[in-house]
Amino acid sequence: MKARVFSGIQPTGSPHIGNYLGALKNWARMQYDYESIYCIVDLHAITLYQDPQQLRRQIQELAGMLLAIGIDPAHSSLVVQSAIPAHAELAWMLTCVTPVGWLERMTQYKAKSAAQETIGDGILQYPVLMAADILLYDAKVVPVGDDQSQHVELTRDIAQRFNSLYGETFVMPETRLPAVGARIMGLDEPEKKMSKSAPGSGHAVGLLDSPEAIRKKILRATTDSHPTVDFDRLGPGVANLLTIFQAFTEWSDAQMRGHFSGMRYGDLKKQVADAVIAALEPIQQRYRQVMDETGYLARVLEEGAQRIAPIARTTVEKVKRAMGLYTPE
Ligand code: ATP
Ligand code: LTN
Repeated sequence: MKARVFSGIQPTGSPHIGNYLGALKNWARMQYDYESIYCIVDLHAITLYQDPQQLRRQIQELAGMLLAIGIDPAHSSLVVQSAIPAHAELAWMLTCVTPVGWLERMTQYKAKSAAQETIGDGILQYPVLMAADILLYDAKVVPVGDDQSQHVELTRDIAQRFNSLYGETFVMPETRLPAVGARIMGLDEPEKKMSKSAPGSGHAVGLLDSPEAIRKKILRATTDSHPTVDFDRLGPGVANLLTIFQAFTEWSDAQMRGHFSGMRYGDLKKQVADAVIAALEPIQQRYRQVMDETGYLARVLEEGAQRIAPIARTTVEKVKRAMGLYTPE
């Protein structure tokens, strides 16, 4: 039997090349070797306020994008988190075995709560819901970007604590990062990770950006005061551009050095822009096809949910029995 993979992405806006290189590219690649479940995590999205109409639209568009980047419904189950009540149900049970101190230590919690006037409880609970997502399906491998490693570690801690309190119940999941591109930085601020919800039109390259927009953003990317690429003294902006190029083209380190050493930043940027535009073109074309096919998305999401809901149900029943909760005969 194939091991299972689970991962999620929030429908908080148009996905960008950071999402693609950090996570989605691995999703598409791994679906042939693993039993794969990929989830649009709308319950995570609402930990920060989302306009309801916009959220509904973003869920559809993200589903279309996941198909466009190569998720194949014949090999993967594509689902929306809130369609399967077991996610929220297991999250509560895991909340009860999770010390608050563990959650307060999470980097993402600290960053998100610092930006809010009042901190919703959902922001604190966010990683527990993520742990529920993963543990519901006994997922062995979790392909994510580097910013989510800490949450997968926490998932292991929660699973271990549960197992030691109530007996062996959960499988220990492992993080899978890409070799190159686990953390793509903002083009305008190469000290900060590229993010869907960051403001600024020069920050992220969206997967649906036009070739002109991509070129403009990359040509304006922040670099440093050196004129040319020096691999022994890479500033964060230049390092980020090189990473983006290497992750899209899959060139070796030796090829990268041979080609880019001593190149002027202006030429580097042009070549990065060309590589990104060429890689996104087929994705954008597939996206338009998928979105034009009436009823297709709804069918894929419905079939995905039907396929995996019984697995989730079985886990919740197992957890209820382990904890002594009421289970009718
Ligand atoms: P938001 O800004 O709403 O928090 P986000 O852009 O961080 O969104 P998520 O939906 O939280 O995106 O993440 C989806 C996947 O993309 C996760 O696996 C995450 O680790 C990965 N990811 C997000 N940003 C980057 C990045 N800059 N570089 C590499 N991977 C990333
Ligand atoms: N927190 C993740 C999204 C996410 C996830 C998951 C990823 C929710 N549940 C389960 C992997 C496994 C993020 O990218 N912000």
